[in-house]
Amino acid sequence: GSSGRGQLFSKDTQAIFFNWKQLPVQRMLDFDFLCGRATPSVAVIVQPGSHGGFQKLFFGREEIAIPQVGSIQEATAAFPKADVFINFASMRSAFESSFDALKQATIRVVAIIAEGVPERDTKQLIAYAQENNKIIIGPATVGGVQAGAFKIGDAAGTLDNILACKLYRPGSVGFVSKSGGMSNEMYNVLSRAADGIYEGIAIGGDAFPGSTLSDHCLRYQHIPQVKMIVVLGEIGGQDEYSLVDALKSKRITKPVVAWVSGTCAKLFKSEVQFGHAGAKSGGDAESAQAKNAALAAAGAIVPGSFEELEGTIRKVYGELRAAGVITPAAEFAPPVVPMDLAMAKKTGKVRAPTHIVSSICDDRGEEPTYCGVTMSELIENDANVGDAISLLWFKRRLPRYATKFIEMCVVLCADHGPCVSGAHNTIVTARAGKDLISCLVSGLLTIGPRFGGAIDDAARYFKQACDAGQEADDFVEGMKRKGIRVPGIGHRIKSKDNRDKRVELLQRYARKHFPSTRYLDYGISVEEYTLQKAANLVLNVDGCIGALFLDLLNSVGMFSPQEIQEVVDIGYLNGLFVLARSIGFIGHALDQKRLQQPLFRYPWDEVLYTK
Ligand code: Q5B
Repeated sequence: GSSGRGQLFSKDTQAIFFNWKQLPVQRMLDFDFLCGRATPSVAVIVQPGSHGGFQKLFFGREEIAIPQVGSIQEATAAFPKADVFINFASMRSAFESSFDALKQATIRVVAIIAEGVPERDTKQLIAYAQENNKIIIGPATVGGVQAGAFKIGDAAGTLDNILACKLYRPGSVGFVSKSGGMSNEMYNVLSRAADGIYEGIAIGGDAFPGSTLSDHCLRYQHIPQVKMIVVLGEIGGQDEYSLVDALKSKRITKPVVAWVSGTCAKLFKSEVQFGHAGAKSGGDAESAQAKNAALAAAGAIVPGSFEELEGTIRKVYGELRAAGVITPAAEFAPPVVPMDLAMAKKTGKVRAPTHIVSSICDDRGEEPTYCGVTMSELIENDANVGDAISLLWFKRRLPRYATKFIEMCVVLCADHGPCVSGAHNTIVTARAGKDLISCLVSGLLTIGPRFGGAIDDAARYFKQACDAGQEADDFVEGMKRKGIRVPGIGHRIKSKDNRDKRVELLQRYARKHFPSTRYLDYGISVEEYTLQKAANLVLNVDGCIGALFLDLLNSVGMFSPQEIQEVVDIGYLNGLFVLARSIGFIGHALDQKRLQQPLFRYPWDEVLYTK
């Protein structure tokens, strides 16, 4: 709340910020920190349609969460002390939201930032505000600032400007202008030529501003800390004449330095429209010259030109100091607002360690790359899944015969019916009504040393034994002594007389295209030995892929022995089964849903109940 007649804001004023915009809110909070405010000046953010939550912002060095609500009513109910409404709505919705805010008993001041609000709408808002003793700043404005206390949105510009103009502590000047841009300029002038502003308001450039130059000057008359008033008017409109009347009738007695810009309009033959909607020369009385003359006649101090304005202010300020009316407060160094990390990095002020390292895919450029190869290049060259795997897993462009082999593995391992462990789990999960991803992962979680996940171990053991020149019988017996089943050997349904077609197809391809099948041959020699023990101890699909991948890595001439060992040690190859079988599991999950299968439950007679 404010204190004292005329005072709009104080160091405790809190606002409701309508229509979330990160930058202006952060600028308000940075200003708060500079001023040494105890509480952030934004109490709550209204984001129409949102359902609560908060926005993360910095209050000095600390990160804080400012609550967010979906409607103005929720905001005023939860934050009755927040009596300023800062409206960042677009011109289309500014009227509705501003009217809504004005109707709230707790709201005292409404600042409307949007440009282009229809004059008819603004007039309606003004009428309501006047009837209900409320104040509108804007539309088409940056708002205003009370030095050392409270700032609306982007008013006063950047942090550097705020520091340069010493807006973190109150001065003695009450300033009002139409233009926000000129306000920033004038805050600089006032910090040089005087002790800075106490308060500065940009009323906005519309022909019908919510509050006028004279409204604010009259307020300044009642604020004891304001010792002099500076007004920057502009061509067009009659507002300056209200100020003339106030001066003449002695309702304003404080020294007023005023300048109405647009004197150059006389140089043009026809009517001139300046940047602001209201800034156009109407009749003679609306000319800058006429208004400057009227203000001077009423007792305002009017310089001869805009260039003389700074000198005039300096003179008036000097006189007030000399007369003891103004005693400037002691200067102090405000706290340093920490620079945002992104900006500090950009300007080379800090360096920060990265959180993760990644070397396979870069999505920052115009198009993503897989290991340096652009998407366009992949598509132009008819890249297949094998190419994507070779780039993203092996970080190489493997030759065509190799990527074709990878694709064969994916196609051949995509599914092996509903009875295998993973498909069964997927089916049971689907029948329990779970979502696709749950069905998929419940199947994937069964892949391991017994089911589908024996490829890496098969490659490890075959490589070790083959590289060491160990005979197959010696190897198998050695594994038996260690109590380890040979990975890649054995199958539940495949056997010597019921060969696995997949194994045959992969072998046939490799023998035709691979320069060497040394490891496959070793796997077959192991199979020859294990088949002597039991008919189902065949080289299975995992063992076949494990052995053939070793052959592929050795054949392509793109991997050093250390790199091949790394592939085997890290365990790349079970990934092939996981990837492939995901296709099947997804198929099973969809199949169950399509068939509308009910919850699965085992019949009792399929379970042996035992003690
Ligand atoms: N024995 C696969 O066993 C299976 C032996 C062995 C030495 C072995 C078993 C095994 C290694 C892991 C492996 C991948 C569990 C299989 C796959 C994908 C699939 C699946 C599908 C698809 C089968 C009977 C006797 C016992 C055992 C001995 C068995 N395996 N000895 N080395 N490897 N293999 N997994 O039939 O003296 O009686 O005690 O662990 O490579 O998962 O289609 O179904 O695409 O989905 O349950 O193809 O071989 O045999 O456990 O009754 O053992 O043989 O020690 O000897 P079984 P068990 P003993 S491909």
